[in-house]
Amino acid sequence: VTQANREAARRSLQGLALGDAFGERWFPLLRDPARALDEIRARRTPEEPDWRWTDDTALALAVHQTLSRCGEIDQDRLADAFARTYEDDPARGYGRGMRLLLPRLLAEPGSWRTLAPRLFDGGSFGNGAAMRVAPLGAWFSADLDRAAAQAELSARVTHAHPEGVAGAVAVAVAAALSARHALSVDAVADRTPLGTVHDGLRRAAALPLTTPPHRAAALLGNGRHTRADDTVPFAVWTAARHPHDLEAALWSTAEALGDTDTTCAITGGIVSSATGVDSVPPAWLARREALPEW
Ligand code: 8NA
Ligand code: MG
Ligand code: MG
Ligand code: MG
Repeated sequence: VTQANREAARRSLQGLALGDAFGERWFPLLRDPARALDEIRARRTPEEPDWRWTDDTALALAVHQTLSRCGEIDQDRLADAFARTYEDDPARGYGRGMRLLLPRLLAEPGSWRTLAPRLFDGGSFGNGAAMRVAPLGAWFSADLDRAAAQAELSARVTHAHPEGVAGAVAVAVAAALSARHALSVDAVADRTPLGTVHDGLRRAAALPLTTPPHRAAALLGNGRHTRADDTVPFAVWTAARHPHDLEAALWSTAEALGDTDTTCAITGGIVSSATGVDSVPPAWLARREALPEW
């Protein structure tokens, strides 16, 4: 892994955190979806200060920290990093499965091997393994096979269901391709294991990039169910729609409403692998919560 790969991973983490915080700002407005949509279509930046990032960024920081320390995914170290991150601030909006699992990993990091497959019925297929993984894809962007394999290792610590894993593989490959300025939805689908995430990516690849985002989301999902397969195909599609324009990518992603912090974290992490975050409006950078030392 070269210095350029490490820098791509840092850009990705910044874009993921910005997307998470930007997307989270729409949640209070989603109670009145018509109004939220008006605001987003008018490209009116939410005025409130303190765009706080959430669990998406907290766990992405833990993935990045593990890569920085170990050079690759050591699953027990990652489990420990997740558990400590959760303990530091459990009120970041974690999913139900993570609230059950992460506190139990603190005493025994290796226990993810037996506990994660028992979450729900056959492991979690939530979008949580996908939402935190774009910086890992950028980190391994020199080798797409390695990016996919490392994403799978990182996912299995919490998301044992095959679709939870597939979502993470897809996002990591997308971020790796983006860092190489070669993002295409078909190329992501080609490297994603067969199943519902894969099928969604194939449907996404067939959609013209001129399709309005809300129409795309009606076909692909907008993350409303916080599943990998109703989140990842749409978020990869909007990234591919605006591969060199982070601001436009985030507006398009928010336009679908749904799980906006997570769809925007995924799209932001993918696109910023190539672009960085400097091109977005200065007010966005001023309002978002800064990342801790990393
Ligand atoms: P998770 O493992 O709890 O999965 C998310 C949800 O998916 C679960 O709570 C279940 O409802 C459902 N689910 C997952 N696997 C199964 C299964 N095998 N059978 C039935 N249902 C299942 O946590 P996660 O880390 O994957 O979740 C990430 C999401 O939670 C992100 O959106 C993140 O921002 C956060 N979050 C989202 C919302 C929201 O309303 N959009 C609210 C709070 C937290
Ligand atoms: Mg969140
Ligand atoms: Mg622009
Ligand atoms: Mg979310």
